[in-house]
Order: sequence, then structure tokens, then C-alpha cells
Amino acid sequence: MLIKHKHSWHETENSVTDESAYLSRRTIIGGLAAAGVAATAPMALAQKNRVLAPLAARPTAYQSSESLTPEAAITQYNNYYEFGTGKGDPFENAWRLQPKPWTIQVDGLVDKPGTYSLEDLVDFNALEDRIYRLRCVEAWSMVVPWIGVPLASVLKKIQPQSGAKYVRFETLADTKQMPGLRWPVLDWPYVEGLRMDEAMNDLALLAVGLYGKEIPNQNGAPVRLVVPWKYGFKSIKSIVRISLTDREPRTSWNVSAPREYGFYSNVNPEVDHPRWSQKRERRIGEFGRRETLKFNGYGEMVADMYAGMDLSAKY
Ligand SMILES: Nc1nc2c(c(=O)[nH]1)N[C@H]1C(S)=C(S)[C@@H](COP(=O)(O)O)O[C@H]1N2
Ligand SMILES: [Mo]
Repeated sequence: MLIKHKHSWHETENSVTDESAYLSRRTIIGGLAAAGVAATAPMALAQKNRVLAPLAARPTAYQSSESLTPEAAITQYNNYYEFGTGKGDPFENAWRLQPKPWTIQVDGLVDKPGTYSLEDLVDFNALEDRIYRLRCVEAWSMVVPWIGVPLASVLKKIQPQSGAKYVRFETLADTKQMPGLRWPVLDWPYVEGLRMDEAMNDLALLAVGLYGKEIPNQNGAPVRLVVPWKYGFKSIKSIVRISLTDREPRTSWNVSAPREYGFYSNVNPEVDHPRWSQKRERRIGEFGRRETLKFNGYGEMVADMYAGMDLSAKY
């Protein structure tokens, strides 16, 4: 039995400090492979170079004047603990994930429960392009061109009942595909949740692609949540179950460290993490730090939902 110091595996802010050096090394490796230089590319690189079908999507109002984070950074510097806790582990190990075919179990307080194929839940003829900032709780951020559909469009199909107050999401937990499950770093399966009004907010996206292609395994293939006004860990990957509940779901990070990770986890520079400040962030690929914006800059669309709530108690 492996006994670990309780917090040794937690996200730590200083795991960010060597990110530039780390990325330039990996990008060089990836670039060489893409150019056909590395004839004997290992599995991880082969996966990266897999040709993905281009996804056609409509441009929407969710655009940005900020520069996009390079694709190599978005797909090679990840958090996906089911494939290991290192930032490079998902890129190396996620080739084991089998994203097709994919089914999602829908249950709880809905009129249309059942086991759906991904294509039954997500309308691939109505995909949208949306550029969102993603702010990780570890104080780094990215700008990502996602492709997906509003979560609300999927909820509409499964028809929540009037008693439904929360949406609970679960990630696949298959030891054959996910080597990281061997370590009890989180309470598997990975679980996240949203309050109903948050889930229905037009910003909440179910993503199936990025950079014009199907979403790579390490980013949460074939379908993951993106909740841009909340810390990155709320954006749960490779979803296999959606449940409507009348009670606030227990979420994996909240269970593992309740003082550090609450249910809401809205990006908030005024409320520090117990072990580091949340006032600033490092945009991947930039030197220096930026000021973190409340609700990650999306306050105009989401602040109303939290009117009257004490956000330092409901962190
Ligand atoms: N199932 C699952 N989802 C997850 C995680 C995880 O470990 N497992 N990590 C979260 C965290 S901490 C972040 S910051 C984002 C990272 O998304 P990205 O790798 O696509 O940038 O995914 C989130 N979703
Ligand atoms: Mo994160």
C-alpha cells in the first residue's frame, strides 16, 4: 500500500515556474516529429500527429482579441490526473483512451433518462467556435479556441424536472485505459458539479473540439465541460455520466481538500487559495504576470447569479 503525504500530490503553484523551459523542450520535440524528422516517433508523438477530422463550426459572439495559446501548449501541458499527475503525463499516456464509440449515462431528476450515444446528446450540426480564457487554480492561464455546444442545449434534450437543482458530471474511470487510477490521488471517478442556473448559463460549454479538430484525448476526449468563469478543475473531462440532483453534489477536489477547493470555485482575485495568492496569473507563453480578473473577466454574464452570496465563504 502506497502511503503518501496527504498534500504531496496536490496542485502546487510552483509547479508552474518551470513551465516555459518545459514547454519549449516539448514543442521542439513535437515540431521535429511533425516535420517527419523523428522517424521512430514514440507512441505519445504518434498520437499527437494523428490526423483528426476538421470540425466545421459557426463563429459566435464568443471571440477574443487576445492571442491564442499555441496548440502545442494546450495539448502538451495538461492536468488530467487519470493519466498521471505530471503536466506531461496526459500527453504521454492518453493514447490509451478509446473515445469512440462513446456513451453517456443520463439519470436522476430528468424526464428522459437513459444511455445516450455522444451523437444523440451533442448536435454535431450545431457546433460553435468559442474562444475562452481558462484560468487554472494553480495561477496559470491559457486562451483556447474551443468547439462545442452550449451545455443548456444538452440539458434541454434530457429534460430536467422541476426538482432538479444541480448537475453532477462524472469522468470515465477505467483502469485499463487510465494508468493514473492506480494511485489514490483523488476519489475516483472524477466528479464535478454545477448549480442549475450555472449549467444553463450560455457560457457553459460542452466541448468536442479545439483548434478546428476533434478534442485530443489529453484535453478530455470526446466531450468535456468548459466553465470559463471558474477555476480549470471544474471543467471536467471525458464525461460518461450526467445526473440531475436536488442536492449539491460532492466533487472530487472538494472531498480531497475541502479547505482549498469549494463547490463554487469561481475565479476570484479577492479570495486567496490557503497556500497561494490568486491575485495574479501567468499566461502560458508570456513572461511576467497578469492581474487575475474576477470571474476570469466574464462577470457581465455571470455575476448576477451570485448576488448576495458571500464569495469568501462560498469559494
Ligand atoms: N477528469 C478530469 N478532468 C479534469 C482534470 C482531471 O484531472 N481529471 N483536471 C482539471 C484541471 S485541474 C484543469 S486546470 C483542466 C485542464 O484542462 P486542459 O488540460 O485541457 O488545459 O482540466 C480539468 N478537468
Ligand atoms: Mo487546474
